[in-house]
Amino acid sequence: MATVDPVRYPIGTFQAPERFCAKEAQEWIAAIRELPSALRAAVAGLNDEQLNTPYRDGGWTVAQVVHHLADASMNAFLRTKWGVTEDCPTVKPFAEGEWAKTADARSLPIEPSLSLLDGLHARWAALLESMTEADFHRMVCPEGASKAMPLYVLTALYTWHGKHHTAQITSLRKRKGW
Ligand code: NI
Repeated sequence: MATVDPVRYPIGTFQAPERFCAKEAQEWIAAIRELPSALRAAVAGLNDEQLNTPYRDGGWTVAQVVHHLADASMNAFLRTKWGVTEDCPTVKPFAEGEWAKTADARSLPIEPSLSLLDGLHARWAALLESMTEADFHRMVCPEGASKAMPLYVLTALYTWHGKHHTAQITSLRKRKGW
């Protein structure tokens, strides 16, 4: 197995589940519901200089990671919503590096993104909570991908994604002694 950079991947890379498991789905939903408060705890007490520190050499700053989570979760929510309301809709990827460079993701304080995540994850968790096993097997078709993705894999992916970026911040704090 190739080694991964533990600073960049503090919880490891995403491993897609091979099949749907209702118990696991409950854990994903709980994690998605809790992400906004986990992220708030991860950034609590950081000053502007700390927020503007890259979490790794050449990486995004802590503030950019927070704004990126808002960008990614918005996309994930829309993909989920499309997936439950249409048959195998094509879903568009987003150029996350470019999204992280626009003014709203570069120069705003983090509070607007934290507030957005509060509301968005409450909506998203409620949507996921309402989904049946059949709903979790509904597919979305990522543009340019060779195969469709079931919503349970998408949900697992974004559960990992929230923890992944939160851990980038908490591991930076640990390394820095903040
Ligand atoms: Ni990301």
